[in-house]
Amino acid sequence: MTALVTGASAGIGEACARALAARNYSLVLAARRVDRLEKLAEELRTLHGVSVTAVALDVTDRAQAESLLERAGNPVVDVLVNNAGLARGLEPLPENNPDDWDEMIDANVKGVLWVTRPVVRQMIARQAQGPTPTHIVNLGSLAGVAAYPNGAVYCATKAAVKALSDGLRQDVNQYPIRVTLIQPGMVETEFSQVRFRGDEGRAKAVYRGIDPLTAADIADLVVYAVTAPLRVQITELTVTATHQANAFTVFRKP
Ligand code: 8X3
Repeated sequence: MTALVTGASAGIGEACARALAARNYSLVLAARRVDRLEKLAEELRTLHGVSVTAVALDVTDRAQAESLLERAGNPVVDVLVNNAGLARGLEPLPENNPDDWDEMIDANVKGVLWVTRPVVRQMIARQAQGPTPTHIVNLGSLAGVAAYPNGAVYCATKAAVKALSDGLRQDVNQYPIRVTLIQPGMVETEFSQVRFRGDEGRAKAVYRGIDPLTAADIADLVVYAVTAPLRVQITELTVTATHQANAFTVFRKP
């Protein structure tokens, strides 16, 4: 079995790569930071003896996404994990920098589409040989469940990921192609550092006084979904830290 993971150089993507390699999946790892990918690939080959291909990919670059399979040596992809994505800024919408809107919409919405298209078309083409189970896992967010103040555009992109997942699930329903949406709340990764453009203090404050989810917690859910019996389709999983009730209610230890 081969899994393709986007945004695999850090955070949830890297954790998915580690968890899937540990379960003997061959991997195609894609991200912009190819030097980090190469290091991870080498580590996973040595640890688990699996085949790992590292490919440069900026999901906002349509041509790069369209040529991804070819550049990875035309792998047959059984599992796609659409993880790449980001948030930029946390301020009222009228004060947003529209460049941040472009970046988030391009990566979180169009990026998922660019990457999914060739992979799902390959998955469908394989069905001509008889029913062939495959799986697409999209990383949404609690932000896609309900929009929170100062995050309108990020929340909108993740609501879009939910709609794309729900629509695609229906469009491939005649095939054994499962589509799973995972919607995490607060996970301590580079997420907030990216959102606040390297402001460590602001990033740390997001997780102050709670025991946030880890990237490995989310990777466990991905593994659970993709290894479930083939009759089982996890359509949607929303997961939060125990002290995060929803996007608005978080108990922080003083
Ligand atoms: C990240 C979760 O709630 O911080 O997608 O937006 S949240």
